[in-house]
Amino acid sequence: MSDATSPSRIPLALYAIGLGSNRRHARFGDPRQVLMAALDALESADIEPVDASPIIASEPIGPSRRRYANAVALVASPLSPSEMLRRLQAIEAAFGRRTGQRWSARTLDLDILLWSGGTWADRDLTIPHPAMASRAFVLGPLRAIAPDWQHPLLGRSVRQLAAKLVRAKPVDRNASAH
Ligand code: PH2
Ligand code: MG
Ligand code: MG
Repeated sequence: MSDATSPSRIPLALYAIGLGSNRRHARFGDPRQVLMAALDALESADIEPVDASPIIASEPIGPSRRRYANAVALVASPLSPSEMLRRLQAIEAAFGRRTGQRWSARTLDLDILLWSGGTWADRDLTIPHPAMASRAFVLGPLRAIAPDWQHPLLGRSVRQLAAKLVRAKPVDRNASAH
């Protein structure tokens, strides 16, 4: 039935998306509720949610003093990494995220952590997320839904990276974050 141009022939990629919030949203509520609304907002004609981790509360890494809600979602999509980044930025904007908020309290942060295509690097986007292997608030939720996913540069599974991080505590609070 399908030909080369039918959507069913577009190969789906799997993405692991990190979600973070440490600021209330006037309509959605506290950071945990912001993440629940964001998980809903991710679903669209060409982004299919596959799994979502529990939402955790985490101490802030970096100068912001508010606690975060964090989670990780797995989604399947025909979108390229650049298209996915634009889509995530549009969702962040719809949740009131202003640009130039690096390090500051934010209503919603959506980061591409891993992509089934492996690695990606251009001016706007690096996959895997450069800081993911040093962040417990990423590896904990990610391990809950994708423990066997191999980090394409480190050659270790998410489970191994999470175990390594626990052994390496205390975490380096000066590690770059974005
Ligand atoms: N995000 C940051 C910086 N620090 N700390 C926690 N606990 N959770 C985050 O999502 C987070 C952070 C920059 O994106
Ligand atoms: Mg971000
Ligand atoms: Mg981030």
